[in-house]
Amino acid sequence: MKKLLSASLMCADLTNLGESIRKLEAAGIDYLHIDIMDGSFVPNITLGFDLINAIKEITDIPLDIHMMVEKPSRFIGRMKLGKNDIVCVHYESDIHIHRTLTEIRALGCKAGIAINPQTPPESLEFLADSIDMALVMTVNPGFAGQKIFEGADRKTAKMRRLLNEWGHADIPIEVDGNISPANGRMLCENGADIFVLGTSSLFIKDKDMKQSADDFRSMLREVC
Ligand code: S6P
Ligand code: MG
Repeated sequence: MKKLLSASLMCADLTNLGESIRKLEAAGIDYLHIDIMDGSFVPNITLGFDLINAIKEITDIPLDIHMMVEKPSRFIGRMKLGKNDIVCVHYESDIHIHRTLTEIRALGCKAGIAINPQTPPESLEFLADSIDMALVMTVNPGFAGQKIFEGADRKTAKMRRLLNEWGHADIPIEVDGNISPANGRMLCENGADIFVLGTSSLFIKDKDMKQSADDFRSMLREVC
């Protein structure tokens, strides 16, 4: 499967987002990762729906929306999205998450499901027919700049094995949280496909974003 880069916008220069998006386009980034938080599912609040709709107006890079909110079905109608955009909701965020995934696909975009570090990959068995992406969180969601959890490599490998066993070798696995070049390499070797790049690899003071993206891609080409 093609390996893809998703830039975490909460780590960009938020005082100059339009310019950051131009730079990400020039760097050949595949997705813009947009973290939506509600201060309840996670102890933080970041980007929101008006911003998503505004970003949609200024770029053709597909959006990769990571909803860290309780009962996300309350909000999915608030976004104007296209067929290549992904709305990813947390397994832990609603007891009727299957219904929410169905609602997302009905909007005409792709549906993703995210699992927290402690949630077993087996939980997705009866959801796999309803998703276009599985997001294995490699930190506890809520903040940038954290350290990857012990076992993220084994968990990613298990997710890959299970998706293949369930007949879904085509579903990509995204990894999010402390995706440094070294952790990216380890997770690629264990079956990750989409890499969320934040403060650990892309938004680094005094380093050119295109150079960082190119370095990350050449590392991926070497290992996967
Ligand atoms: C965290 C959020 C992530 C972060 C990303 C930051 O809850 O879902 O998408 O923005 O992990 O990257 P880093 O390299 O600072 O961990
Ligand atoms: Mg995220």
